[in-house]
Amino acid sequence: MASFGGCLTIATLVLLSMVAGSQGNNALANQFTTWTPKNCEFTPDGRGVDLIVRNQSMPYASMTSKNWFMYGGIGAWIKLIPNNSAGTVTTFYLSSTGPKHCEFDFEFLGNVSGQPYVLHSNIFVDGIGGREQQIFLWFDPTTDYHYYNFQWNKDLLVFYVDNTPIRMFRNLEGIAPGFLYPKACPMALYLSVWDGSKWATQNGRVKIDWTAVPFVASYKNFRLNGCLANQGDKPAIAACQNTKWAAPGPRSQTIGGTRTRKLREIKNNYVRYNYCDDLKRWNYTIPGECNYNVL
Ligand SMILES: *[C@@H]1O[C@H](CO)[C@@H](O)[C@H](O)[C@H]1NC(C)=O
Ligand SMILES: *[C@@H]1O[C@H](CO)[C@@H](O)[C@H](O)[C@H]1NC(C)=O
Ligand SMILES: *[C@@H]1O[C@H](CO)[C@@H](O)[C@H](O)[C@H]1NC(C)=O
Ligand SMILES: CC(=O)N[C@H]1CO[C@H](CO)[C@@H](O)[C@@H]1O
Repeated sequence: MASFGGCLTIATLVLLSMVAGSQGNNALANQFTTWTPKNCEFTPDGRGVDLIVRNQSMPYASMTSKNWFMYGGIGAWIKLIPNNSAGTVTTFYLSSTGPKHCEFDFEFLGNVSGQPYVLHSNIFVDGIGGREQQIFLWFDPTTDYHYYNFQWNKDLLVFYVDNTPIRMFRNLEGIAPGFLYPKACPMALYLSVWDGSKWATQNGRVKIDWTAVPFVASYKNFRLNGCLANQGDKPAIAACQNTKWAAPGPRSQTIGGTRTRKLREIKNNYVRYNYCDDLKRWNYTIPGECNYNVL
């Protein structure tokens, strides 16, 4: 992780702070490319960032990590847009690029004041997604920070909220016919807030209210622990397949009893939509992987 050593002179720091518009510690800023610099405000302690949408002429905020990850644990503490967040979508996701891209998504669908946020997730492998799952959260995600993370190794991908697994995706290659697991697919981390009025809230019935600005989503205390490899870098990808990130140990290679019970609890109580249960969509032939994944 990049951070300033003691070697910078005061003059350099003053200059940097004028350029960056913040004081001192750019530890987090240095790890990201901001596509909307005015809408990405880093905190002076170097550990957090606020994505802020202020108006309709710049209706989104977004940034991408400079590092690309191939297996690992990637997470952050996030506090979502309070009050009227209808129509907004706040994201935290990993993605590669191109027609065969991979993607793991956390997308938070806003709502009118007092109505519950929905956590929408999806998984793309080899350019193919369609694995939407939506859950209600068991807390108000706008009053405090909560920890959202992906744990991804060669056998298992798990999405967690405050250490509770909300979805898992096992490597079913050789088990479910035609199944592909993301195993040679480095991804960058993206954060964004955007106007999803067309579909996000109450199926698109409620649009963004531009008098409710600013929309602020806060992220902090990132854990970006993974094997680094750039997209298409075959030797680096192969190297990652032989690290502790690929095989962190027996307890991480399967979900285990306790986590299975927690996941079942989520499935029984909090699911709003699960692609595996949408029989009509699949003309009553559900994707083969649904016979194996709990969620
Ligand atoms: C809209 O927001 C952007 C970025 O936050 C800002 O630079 C711009 O001045 C604002 N435009 C208006 C019309 O207020
Ligand atoms: C918003 O609130 C309504 C009413 O409680 C609820 O039906 C809906 O699922 C909530 N979430 C979204 C994203 O629409
Ligand atoms: C289901 O059937 C409809 C109508 O025949 C077709 O358009 C659609 O592509 C089918 N969907 C799937 C997932 O096979
Ligand atoms: C502008 C506005 O309505 N702000 C309110 C958002 O919600 C918090 C906590 O629920 C209130 O304290 C604010 O007044």
